[in-house]
Amino acid sequence: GPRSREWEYFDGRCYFFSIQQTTWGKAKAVCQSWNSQLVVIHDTAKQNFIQSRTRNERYWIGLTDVDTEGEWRWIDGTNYRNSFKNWSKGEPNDAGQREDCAQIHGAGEWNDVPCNYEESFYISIGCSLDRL
Ligand code: 2F8
Ligand code: CA
Repeated sequence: GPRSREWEYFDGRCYFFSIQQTTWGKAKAVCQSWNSQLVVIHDTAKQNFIQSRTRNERYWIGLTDVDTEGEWRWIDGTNYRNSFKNWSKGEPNDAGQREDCAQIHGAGEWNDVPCNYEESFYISIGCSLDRL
């Protein structure tokens, strides 16, 4: 089977850092099939936990502006506009007018990339469960 890490608990939720490479949409679907979701990051504590586990890989997070360009939305419907953000300098930039899904770099900063992006970097799934 696929190589994987264990589920990890942090502040009321569980997290699984998949090393499967896939698109944002497929990652979202896998999370849903596990009754979970792509990670949503609303504060420094969560950000620090997530980035302490990303190593040098790149992970999708549950943030997209695919419905309306420039209107970023967390997949759980929680507030984006007035909440915590950790974009890299100059991001999100919608490079090539085709970057609608957010990922977190190994160093922890966020960047928008094409939702169907797949290459030799690990683009992985971070899921969180509502309950153990
Ligand atoms: O310079 C920032 C820029 O770097 C890359 O594009 C050259 C990223 N693209 C991918 O990772 C696919 C952009 O998203 C990023 O803004
Ligand atoms: Ca970008």
